[in-house]
Amino acid sequence: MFRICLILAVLVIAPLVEALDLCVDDGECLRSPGQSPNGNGSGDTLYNPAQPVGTVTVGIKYNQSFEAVFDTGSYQTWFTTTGITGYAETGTPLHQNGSIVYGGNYTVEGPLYLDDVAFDGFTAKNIQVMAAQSTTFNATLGMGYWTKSTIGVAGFFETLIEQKSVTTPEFGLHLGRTNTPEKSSLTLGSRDSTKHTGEFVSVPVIQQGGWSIQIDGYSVNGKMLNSTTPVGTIPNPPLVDTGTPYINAPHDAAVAIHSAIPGAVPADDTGNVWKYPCSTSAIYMPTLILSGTSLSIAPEDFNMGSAAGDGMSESAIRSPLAYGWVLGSPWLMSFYTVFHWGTSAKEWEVGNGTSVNFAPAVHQPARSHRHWLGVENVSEASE
Ligand SMILES: *[C@@H]1O[C@H](CO)[C@@H](O)[C@H](O)[C@H]1NC(C)=O
Ligand SMILES: *[C@@H]1O[C@H](CO)[C@@H](O)[C@H](O)[C@H]1NC(C)=O
Ligand SMILES: *[C@@H]1O[C@H](CO)[C@@H](O)[C@H](O)[C@H]1NC(C)=O
Ligand SMILES: *[C@@H]1O[C@H](CO)[C@@H](O)[C@H](O)[C@H]1NC(C)=O
Ligand SMILES: *[C@@H]1O[C@H](CO)[C@@H](O)[C@H](O)[C@H]1NC(C)=O
Ligand SMILES: *[C@@H]1O[C@H](CO)[C@@H](O)[C@H](O)[C@H]1NC(C)=O
Ligand SMILES: *[C@@H]1O[C@H](CO)[C@@H](O)[C@H](O)[C@H]1NC(C)=O
Ligand SMILES: CC(=O)N[C@H]1CO[C@H](CO)[C@@H](O)[C@@H]1O
Repeated sequence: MFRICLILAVLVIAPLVEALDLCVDDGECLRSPGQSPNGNGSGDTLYNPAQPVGTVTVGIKYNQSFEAVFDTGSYQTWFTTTGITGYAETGTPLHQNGSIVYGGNYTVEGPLYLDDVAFDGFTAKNIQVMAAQSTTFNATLGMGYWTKSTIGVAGFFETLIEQKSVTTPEFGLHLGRTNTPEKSSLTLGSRDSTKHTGEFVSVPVIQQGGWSIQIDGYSVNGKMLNSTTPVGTIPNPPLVDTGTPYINAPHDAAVAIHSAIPGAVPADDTGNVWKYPCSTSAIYMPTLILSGTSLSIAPEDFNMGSAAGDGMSESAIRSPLAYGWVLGSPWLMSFYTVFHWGTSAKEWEVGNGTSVNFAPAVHQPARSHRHWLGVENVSEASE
């Protein structure tokens, strides 16, 4: 496998990592047990900042557009009120404040409204939105699998399903590679067959929240490694999260994986970030066992770039969060991902076909001249 190490420009953005707990003022609070975000490691400055961002419109009285992050790790949709283009709070006030705490200790809060939210010609009517008072980002569209039956409000996509705006209760995400000119895309109500190859591996969702799935095991070069922290739900269910710019693994899993890659060593003194030789063969790419199928991250996505110019690449697998597995953007670049809401219309219980589906993503060939794009865009998709 031909690999080149390039020295990537360092782009620092405030890490919007996954929503691990959600609170509104009425005491509704979902907190993942055992979750305690604990630092970030020096990898911060090497974050792959790819997050799906698209133009979202809000407002019954008049349309306002925001560049919103599509976050599968949260349900709350919010728009900043900061600046002259800030959300004009045109919806119906709920006379209640909301608050969302992201895993990186980043809190967004403000009054709640009911308002119409649209993306790509789909309008979710009267969903709960938050007028966020001071934020680094402009807006977030919560795409997580939380339902009205659990948290009392229907989010953007559940509302589209309820309104029968989508024919199939699913959305497909293709995440463009950060260091190429490729754009990301999202299709609501369908999957884009031009963006993947091969069959989908369908992985059942095991609880409401973010998109929580079971990982059966993990291996490197054909050798199963899940000897100490086995699999599944320890310490929390693995999440598939567009809001996390790396793959978080339980610490001992991350140690086992990097120990199995020849020459891989810790990248800093936090012990939560690793680097590996640029010359590493593709056979050493970490593999997850999902629904009995082995899925390996693509070498292009495992490689987060080289900062030091020492012939080593930063690994996409890190362990800064005590949460457990979080399959963030490097994984979502390797696999076209369909988030499917199952077939049961009644309260969207887990176990009725709700699933996350992965198929190898098709990417534009990398250019010889790599280009650091920063935050990715979501091109408006058909359907
Ligand atoms: C807002 O956008 C929708 C959809 O494009 C359009 O039908 C409506 O007329 C717009 N409203 C205003 C006030 O511009
Ligand atoms: C919401 O928060 C603001 C600012 O802290 C406060 O002034 C207001 O009273 C709160 N509203 C409600 C309904 O709690
Ligand atoms: C989060 O930030 C607040 C305020 O800066 C700080 O008091 C708190 O200890 C932080 N929590 C974590 C888990 O880092
Ligand atoms: C927020 O929106 C403003 C203009 O509306 C834009 O200049 C700024 O770059 C945006 N910030 C982010 C983080 O997207
Ligand atoms: C890893 O997990 C898989 C699936 O549960 C199991 O078959 C395998 O034996 C485990 N490997 C080790 C080394 O524990
Ligand atoms: C979900 O599926 C289970 C098992 O098939 C079934 O017993 C249950 O009734 C379904 N729930 C709903 C709400 O349809
Ligand atoms: C995203 O794409 C839309 C549509 O092509 C464009 O209008 C918008 O400016 C783009 N935003 C960014 C941040 O590139
Ligand atoms: C939450 C946390 O641990 N943040 C740390 C991220 O890394 C920088 C640089 O080392 C520290 O200053 C922060 O405290």
